[in-house]
Amino acid sequence: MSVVLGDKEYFPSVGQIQFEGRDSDNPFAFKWYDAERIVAGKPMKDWLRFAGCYWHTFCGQGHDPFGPGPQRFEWNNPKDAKGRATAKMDAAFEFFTKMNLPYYCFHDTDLIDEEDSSVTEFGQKLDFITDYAKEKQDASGVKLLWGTANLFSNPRYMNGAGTNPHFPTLARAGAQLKLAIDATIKLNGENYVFWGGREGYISLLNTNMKQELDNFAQWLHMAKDYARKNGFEGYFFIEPKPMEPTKHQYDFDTATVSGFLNKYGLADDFKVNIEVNHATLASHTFQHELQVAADNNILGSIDANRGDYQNSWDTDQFPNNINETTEAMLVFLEAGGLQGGGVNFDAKTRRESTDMEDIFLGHIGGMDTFARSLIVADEILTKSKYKELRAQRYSTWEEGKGKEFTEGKLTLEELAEIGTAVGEPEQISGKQELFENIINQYI
Ligand code: XLS
Ligand code: NI
Ligand code: NI
Repeated sequence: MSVVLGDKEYFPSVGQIQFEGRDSDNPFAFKWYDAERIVAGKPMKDWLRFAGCYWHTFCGQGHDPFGPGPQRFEWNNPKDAKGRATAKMDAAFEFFTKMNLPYYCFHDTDLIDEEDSSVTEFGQKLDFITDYAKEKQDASGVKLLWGTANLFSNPRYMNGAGTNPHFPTLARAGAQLKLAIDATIKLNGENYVFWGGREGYISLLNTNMKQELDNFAQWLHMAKDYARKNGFEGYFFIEPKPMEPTKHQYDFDTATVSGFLNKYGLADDFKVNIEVNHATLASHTFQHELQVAADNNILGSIDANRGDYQNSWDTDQFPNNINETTEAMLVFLEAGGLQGGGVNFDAKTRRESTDMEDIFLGHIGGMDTFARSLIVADEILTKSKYKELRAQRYSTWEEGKGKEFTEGKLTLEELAEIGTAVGEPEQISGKQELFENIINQYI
């Protein structure tokens, strides 16, 4: 990939980031991410399919509930929306190509400021900026991993979009949804994401949950039918999150989403996009969410980041926890990777990280964390006794009556007879510490 610049260079102090290996002291080099290195039969870059995200990296300036963000971006200087949008896109593609990121992701409103545009005006703005994005994609080879609609920031969506209790508001959201799907298709987006946004409730007292969920399913069916009719062949991803901004988000976790997709006949077209920090907010591990998705054949994509052990909100920090990511990569590799998706950095530098180069450091760390964890997980799976030890715990299902049980060939009477004859079963250790030691040994 070669670096693609616009009229000006936004990050002149940083060149293209290369792999230099773990002995390098260069903070602007990969220590572990060696794109072409073969792991478990294919290049790392094809397993991980890294994506840069537009919202945290080029839009968010570090604002929090206590004040505006201190991060200053030159691409915000132009006075008009189109000027700002093209400047931002120049900066974004300079960054993607310097980082060797093969993909990117956006919300419609990240690409160009919505201001108080009508649907028609916003559609025209999107036409303008997606024309420019097409040029940038062609010049760089960077591809769109997924697009989505921001149906949660504008105050009109305060009561939700696809779950809004008021039909005209849902229809207004539908108009924006259609534009975002059009933009994704136009840019050859490989997938389309639905993150719940404000799809949930703040109080159950004023909420008809059944009506809202039935409507939501209807809305997803419409979106899918429209996209398919217009040639979209990728997957739709639902991104689970248990809370924030609503008290209860309907896409609580992967198990909830899986049940919802099955109930409403959406499971063939929809997979999940699992975000690390959303998993931990739901009191699950990242690994757990991936496993639930893999077991239900809906492991679509990953939003990479990490939370903070000392608080309980969505801090979206860059991933750096090798142990957590290695456990996740075990599931990832055993599942054969992702269906359609990639690893998108839904992560932001800290509010106080105000140097322009800091976003490079965040992504280098995140990419190295995933790369290293992928290598370690592959070694655990191929060189250690990990799989064998786990299989041993389940060996009694492999033959005899245990096997008959799994095949549905035993009645409860027969089971009880066996159970009576067995007497007090042998005590067998779960050996958790041994499993944990194996992980650390290979890190
Ligand atoms: C917010 C979500 C959001 C989605 C895209 O918590 O993670 O960023 O990834 O709408
Ligand atoms: Ni996300
Ligand atoms: Ni998040």
